[in-house]
Amino acid sequence: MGNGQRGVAVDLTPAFIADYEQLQRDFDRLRASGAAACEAEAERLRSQVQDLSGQRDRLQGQLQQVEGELQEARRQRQESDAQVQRLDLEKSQLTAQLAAARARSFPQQWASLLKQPLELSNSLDTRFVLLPAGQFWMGAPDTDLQAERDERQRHQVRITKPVWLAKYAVTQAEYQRVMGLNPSAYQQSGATAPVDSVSWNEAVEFCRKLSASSAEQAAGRAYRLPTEAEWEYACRAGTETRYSFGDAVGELGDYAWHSGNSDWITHPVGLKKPNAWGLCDMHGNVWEWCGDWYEAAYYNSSPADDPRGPAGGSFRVARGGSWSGGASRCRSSCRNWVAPDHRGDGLGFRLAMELTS
Ligand SMILES: [Ca+2]
Repeated sequence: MGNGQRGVAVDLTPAFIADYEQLQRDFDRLRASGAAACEAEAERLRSQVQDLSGQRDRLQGQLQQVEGELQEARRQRQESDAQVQRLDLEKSQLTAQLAAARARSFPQQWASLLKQPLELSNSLDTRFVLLPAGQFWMGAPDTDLQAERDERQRHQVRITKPVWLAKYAVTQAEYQRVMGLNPSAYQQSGATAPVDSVSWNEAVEFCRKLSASSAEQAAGRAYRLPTEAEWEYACRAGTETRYSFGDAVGELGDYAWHSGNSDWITHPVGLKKPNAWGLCDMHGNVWEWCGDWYEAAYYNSSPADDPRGPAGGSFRVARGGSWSGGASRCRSSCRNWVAPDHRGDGLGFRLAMELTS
């Protein structure tokens, strides 16, 4: 304290007391007016909140109404989509029926022209139908969403010469008679079930042996695997739809043994409906070897007349789907490729026959 500073002391003079009391009054007034302002603000906010919750209720009501309308519109759209699908299918069935009806008379016309019967049997009692010469669209149409890339290059093909094609795939009994053995995995399906587990090489050997038999030589008949083009031409029998009966997969069971109805086994040939040219089991039961090498892009360069496949390759073509495959594999245009020495238990073949005399 030696430097003259004084300690803080409260000077309770009357002036100070007056000032303090004034301050206290001001403070109380401010506090009161503040509370009033707060009250007013709270009131404003309360009414705003009320306003907003009123708005929210209105919007919620509107939203519910719109959602209801949307649901109804969706239901209507689904209904009309389903109707469009139904009509599309119906149209495909009628189109296929019309095409099949038109094509049904072709074999008869060619049989008359060639002075041949409509059906022939050989020394094995294998039945053949006459495939008329003709023109068709090979491959899948753009509307077939299940089509793979290798089927998509749809193009016109001419089969310039009539050929005989077996009504059924080669059976276990027929294979046994020619080759002296039955390689089938499904022998319990019986002698009239298609032979399975036969390689392309063995199928070709079967054709060679049968063609070389004295009975067939004497009758002037020679055998080979159909070309891929002949196979699809025969399968379609005039139709341009996914199956030879239209697009309705629900009807496939009337025509084919496939994974949906086969119980995972082959079935005797000819139990299902034939196509317009009298050919059975083209869809399903066993895949059928064709003569051609397989090439995915072959349709880009395929000749228009009697295509016979690329000059070489690693795989041979098989067609038609089988007991083990789904419905889409049974489509007329579906292509499969298999190594020529492979023996698949879903693989068999069907004979093409040419008259040599
Ligand atoms: Ca088949």
